[in-house]
Amino acid sequence: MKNTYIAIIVLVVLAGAAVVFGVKKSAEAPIVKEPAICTMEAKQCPDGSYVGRSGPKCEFAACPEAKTPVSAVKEFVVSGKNFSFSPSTITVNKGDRVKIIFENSAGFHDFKIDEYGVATKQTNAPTTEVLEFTADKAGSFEYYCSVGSHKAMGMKGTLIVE
Ligand SMILES: [Cu+2]
Repeated sequence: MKNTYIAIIVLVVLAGAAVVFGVKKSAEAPIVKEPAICTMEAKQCPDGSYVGRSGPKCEFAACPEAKTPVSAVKEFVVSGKNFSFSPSTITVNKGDRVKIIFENSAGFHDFKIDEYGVATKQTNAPTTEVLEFTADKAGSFEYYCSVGSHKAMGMKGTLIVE
């Protein structure tokens, strides 16, 4: 008998919760109603400035474009041969524009970084291939030669984006 009471109480509580949440949910449904006058709210932009609302939809004005420091292109000459890259570590800062000048001095190779989706052509030495990309992801990324088993034989290195 006691169990029956408990079961009933649980059911009542659950039903109550369902009603409360159901009502809440419908109350949250978006009501598109455009105020005649925009409220004097302001929004802070990432750069610290404020923008207000305006226009028929009372939308916030666009934030001023973030001033990204104009960073010079960081150039690295990477030489490749059977079976290594030199240097085997390249360090840049996040956001840097990176230019890799891949000088293949011996053999048939390429230079590839999967995470950045960049790769040179596979070429027979002597050749020079240039890659350029923005290091917009921080972390350690492997660069390697994708020809045959060259990577396993040592044709790999690490791009560190700090
Ligand atoms: Cu190779």
